[in-house]
Amino acid sequence: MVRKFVYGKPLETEAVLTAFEECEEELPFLLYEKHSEVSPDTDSFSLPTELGFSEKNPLFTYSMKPDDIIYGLGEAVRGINKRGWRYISFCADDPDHTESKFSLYGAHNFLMILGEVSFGLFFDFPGAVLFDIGASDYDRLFIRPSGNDLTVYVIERESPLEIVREFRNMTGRSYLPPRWAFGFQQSRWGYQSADDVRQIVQEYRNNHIPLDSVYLDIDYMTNYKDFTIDKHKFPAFPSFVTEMKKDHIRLVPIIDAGVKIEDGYDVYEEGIAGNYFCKRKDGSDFVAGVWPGITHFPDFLNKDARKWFGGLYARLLSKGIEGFWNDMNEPAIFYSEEGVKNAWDRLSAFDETSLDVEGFFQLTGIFTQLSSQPADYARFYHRVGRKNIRHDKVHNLYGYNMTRAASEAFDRYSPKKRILLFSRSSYIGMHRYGGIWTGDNHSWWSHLLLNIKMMPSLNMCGFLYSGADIGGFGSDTTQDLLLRWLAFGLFTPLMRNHSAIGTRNQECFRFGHIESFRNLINLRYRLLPFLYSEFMKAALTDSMYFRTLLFDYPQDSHAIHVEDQLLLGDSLMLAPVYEQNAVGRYVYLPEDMLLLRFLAPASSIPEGENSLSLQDGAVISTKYCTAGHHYLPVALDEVIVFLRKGHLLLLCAPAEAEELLNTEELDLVAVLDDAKQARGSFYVDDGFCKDPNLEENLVQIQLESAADGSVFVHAGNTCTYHEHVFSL
Ligand code: MIG
Repeated sequence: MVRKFVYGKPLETEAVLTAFEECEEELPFLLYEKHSEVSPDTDSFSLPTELGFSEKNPLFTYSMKPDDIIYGLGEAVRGINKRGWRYISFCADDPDHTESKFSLYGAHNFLMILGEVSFGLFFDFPGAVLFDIGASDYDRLFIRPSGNDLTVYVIERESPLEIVREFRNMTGRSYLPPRWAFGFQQSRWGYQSADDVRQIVQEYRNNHIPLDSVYLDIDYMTNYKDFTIDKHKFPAFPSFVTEMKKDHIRLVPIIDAGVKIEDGYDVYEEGIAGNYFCKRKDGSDFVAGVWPGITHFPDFLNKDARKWFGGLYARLLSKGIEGFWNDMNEPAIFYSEEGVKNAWDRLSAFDETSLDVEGFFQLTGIFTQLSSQPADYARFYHRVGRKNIRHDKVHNLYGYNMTRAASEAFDRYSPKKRILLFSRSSYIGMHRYGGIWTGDNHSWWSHLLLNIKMMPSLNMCGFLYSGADIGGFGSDTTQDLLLRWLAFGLFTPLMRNHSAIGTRNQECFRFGHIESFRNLINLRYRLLPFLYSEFMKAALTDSMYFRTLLFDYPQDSHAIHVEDQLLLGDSLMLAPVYEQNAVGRYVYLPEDMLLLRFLAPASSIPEGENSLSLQDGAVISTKYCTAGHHYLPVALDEVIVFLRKGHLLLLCAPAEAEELLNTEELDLVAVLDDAKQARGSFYVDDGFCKDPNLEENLVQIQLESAADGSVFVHAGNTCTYHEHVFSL
């Protein structure tokens, strides 16, 4: 059951597509106070008034039971269970994702309270929202929107997964990427020219490490002007795109939110002529300093501006481009003209003769606090229908609507073929239009763990096509960190190695032990048809690709607290290694499972394990593992996964690009259940079609063993299966 509560006159965010009747009665368990007399959430933490919060805002309070687990909030710091910290939905360009932070790039106001009483909550509100989840008081959940007009949805269903599915159903089907976007992707801020890109591709090909795409960061443009291509660095761009495609490589250019102010630049001039930019109160176009220098921000909340900006992507589509990433769309602001002027004013008012320590800190703060300032977000306006709306009131909808602009244009310019698209900033609803990557992480072990923990939270909120910068964006990576990160990243739908200019080069061929890297990326390609199938099933049934154990083993009092193992699709459980110099890890098995160890080439089968030969001659190691706790060694170049009882896994032979995979001949590894059966389904389509039909594209596979022990495979398609059947 979904109950909808409307407070004041909320702005339509279009996050929810289903029309629900408004509920009149009070919320029985969620206390609503229009203005709260006491503000318990501000006792220990100060209220971030700079973001528009005040004690006049409504306050929602829920008393958590001692054992309640709180899931949700999508892209956020800390654990999967969000209890014990305070989070603020206010899309932020913050490259330091430490535990002390409150906000990252997305605003995903969906929570699940899981315990004796379980329900989902969605706070549909386009401005800042504060979630104090047991931070001020471990037993209380406080939610405070920074305004009075909002819609709250309460979702009650029979299980955690059903709550998610109900939420996903009401917010619409998740974005579907093309199948090639499940290949391995290489990126770096700093590839300067076509020759740089050629060299990267060449190294991957020479080393026989599979690769499907290379990203173009801001340097491909002329002076960072959106939809331009620097002719000197990238001469004859369309034929370069073709040349790359012949080598099975797709180029993925970045698009930034800000449009450079420059006479003669057609995008700028069209924007001015069409009145498509965000305005100041006095009606002039707002100016912000970002990469291109001074820019205007397209008014993505305005549908005409959206249509115009989206149409610009067609310029690159017509040059053969099939994928994009939208950046800086919180929007990030390095400085505003007003901000800089204020800083100078403050500086000149400064009396240096009487500088004391306090004054010193004020002085140094003047110029370090210019970027992405709340004051700047209050300086510009959007035109929505007939209303002017101040940006900070709808801040969290900006990146969402930039990505929506692109996606809606793709429906016009590429009606038959899916285009890869993902964004940095997002709000719920944007998951229909594109994926997200998790922004500027660091080459830290803790950020590998954060990547693991964020994935199921993002899936709850509909963001299925996502991943982190593998190896870490900021700071210098190391070989061991990159290997371990790839070993997890090879399961994430978006598998992209990306790093910042000035950091250590981290392409896979830069390190020794090339064969270890090749082996890990080969494994991604072995799994690719299967992972794509699990992804598509999750997307088309509003389900989750990554889940915590809690979803499938809710009665297991240990499993429900596990945060460093994930279920993937129907069949697999992952237990990634995420600690420096760890030679293995503890794993909790809620039931008997089959361990599959993908060994480094030429390594021998560990004692007590058995070898299994795949169709292409590769050998993997297997072991029956009984329910309970285990310590398992996992070498730096190995990957372990667990196959669940009654389920199956499909593997193909690796190839150097997605389109070269032979998906007609598959290894089928199955574990029979107690009834000596295993079943699964395999989703197959052309990898492009925009409106795929789940039923038509789903192949049912069933294994049954006869009395004499022989096993029959019934599959609804013509693939050749090499079966390897286990019974526990
Ligand atoms: O201010 O385009 O998150 O992936 O490489 C930095 C340069 C701007 C931030 C993105 C990052 C990208 C970088 N961008």
